[in-house]
Amino acid sequence: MIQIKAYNVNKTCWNCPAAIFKGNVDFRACGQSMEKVKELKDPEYVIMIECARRPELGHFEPTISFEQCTEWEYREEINCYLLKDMRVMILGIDGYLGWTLALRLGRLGCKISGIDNYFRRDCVKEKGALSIVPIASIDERLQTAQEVLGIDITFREIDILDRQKLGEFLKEMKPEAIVHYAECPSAPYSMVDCDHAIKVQYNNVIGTLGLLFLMKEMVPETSLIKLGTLGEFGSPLTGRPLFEGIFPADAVLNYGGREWSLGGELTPRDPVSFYHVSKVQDTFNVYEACKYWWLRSYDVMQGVIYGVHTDEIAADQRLRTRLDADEWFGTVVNRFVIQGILGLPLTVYGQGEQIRGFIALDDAMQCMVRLIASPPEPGQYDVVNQVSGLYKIKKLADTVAKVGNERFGLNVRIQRVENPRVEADFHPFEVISKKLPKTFGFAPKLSLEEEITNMFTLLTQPHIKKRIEETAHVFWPVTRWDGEKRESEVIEVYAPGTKQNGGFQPQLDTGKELVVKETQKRVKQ
Ligand code: USQ
Repeated sequence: MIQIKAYNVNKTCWNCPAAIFKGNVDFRACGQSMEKVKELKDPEYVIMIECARRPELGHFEPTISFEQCTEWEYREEINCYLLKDMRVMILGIDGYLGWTLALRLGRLGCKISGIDNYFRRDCVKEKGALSIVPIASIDERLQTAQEVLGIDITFREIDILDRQKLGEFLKEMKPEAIVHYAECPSAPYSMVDCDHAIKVQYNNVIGTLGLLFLMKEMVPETSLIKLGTLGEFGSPLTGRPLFEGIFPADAVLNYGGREWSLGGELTPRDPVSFYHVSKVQDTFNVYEACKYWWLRSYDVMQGVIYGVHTDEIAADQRLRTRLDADEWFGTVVNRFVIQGILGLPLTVYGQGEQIRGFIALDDAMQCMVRLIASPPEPGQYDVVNQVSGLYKIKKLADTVAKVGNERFGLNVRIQRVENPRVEADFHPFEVISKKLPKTFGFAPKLSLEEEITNMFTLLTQPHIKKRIEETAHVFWPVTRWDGEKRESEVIEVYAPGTKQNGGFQPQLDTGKELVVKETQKRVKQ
């Protein structure tokens, strides 16, 4: 069998959060890259570091690779090096993704700490909804993680806006990576009214800004894995691809007979709700902090997540992560499966020709682990598009209905309802997502059908079905982007597989072959 080299084998102390920079150059303030400093070839300007984990080594140049370093261990299950007992802090650890990631990283031997103020539990409750999958209290979760998986998690109930408490916790834990999930993730919730829009933007934007200042003061070497969203880019009607946040080196702007390079500039953003606007503002704040203070960050432009399964959360029912189906916090695939179980026709908004990027829960966790294991360089702000497939909404509905009908004996139907959102019905959609597969070794493990099957299997259990019935009153869309206070009306109800698949076709460019579906022509990238 050919052993594929670990993708982070050549990273060095330069990327390691344990490297504390010493020596004559305070390059965090001077704005020079290591390459430039090296070019000076003046012994006075040699970059020296001290290892926080091995101070006995004294001062040395940051050239030891992860392969050579005794603190980085090869981990076969993810085929990469991982810092021994790496200290990872998860902000928003009680949420859908935060809890799932805590268990995944804990199982890999990371030392996990986390904060949460139950923002998500409270918002869902405010809307009269509940998590369809029953979830334990945080105390029970922590105790069960210890008992069943042997994972110790240090938890504090802290609001991300409380800088005093968060600062103290950072000082105590000294995280080597911070995963920032402590944001309100809902577009419809941000569109309810002025109070909700302000609540979402305040929590997300001010929370992140405060965090950046704290990181600068207390843990400048720590990498920040920040959750953005693919929705920051919108769906350009010109068909311009959704690049990974920054234009590639050979991108050119041609205007009025003149040409300029766009390489290295942030790509345009066209957010699709006040929630998505908060993510765009985060992007700029994180980008600036990396520029001014040499913080380091990966901004993860994640597609819509779906699913219920990872090995860790399935290990015990008290370890399950939440799953929402209500109009505000349920995402589309999760909602469709739950609607199907209830016997409600799946609510496709508008034409259903909208195309979005998607990724299963387990695959998203794999991406996050890989990003944490391969930290950015000092001052590096980088963006990855985190998706494993692009689908039209009506195709998703067909797939959910097919799995439900063929494998679970249901009679799932589909309904088109007036779109409560302002979004393009028909649009081209080409997403570039090369970095995760090529640079970080990500390979999706789950097909859409497989994870939908996992969902039906779990959610058709009688005690969960009962919860679905109890929550049904909050499934119908009532939050309209145009501000009108009325429910969306049904346009038509149809059987799965009876609608033609025309219009624009999604294109996902992972750096391999781009399949242009209409013609089945293969274009070499
Ligand atoms: N949609 C339906 N029927 C429904 C629910 C949604 O047709 O019952 C459609 C929407 O109109 C939209 C698409 O499905 O075109 C996705 O909607 P969604 O509610 O699943 O996801 P969205 O509002 O876009 O937000 C979710 C997460 C958010 C994340 C984002 C990634 O809540 O945190 O940032 O997905 S992305 O969509 O790529 O921006």
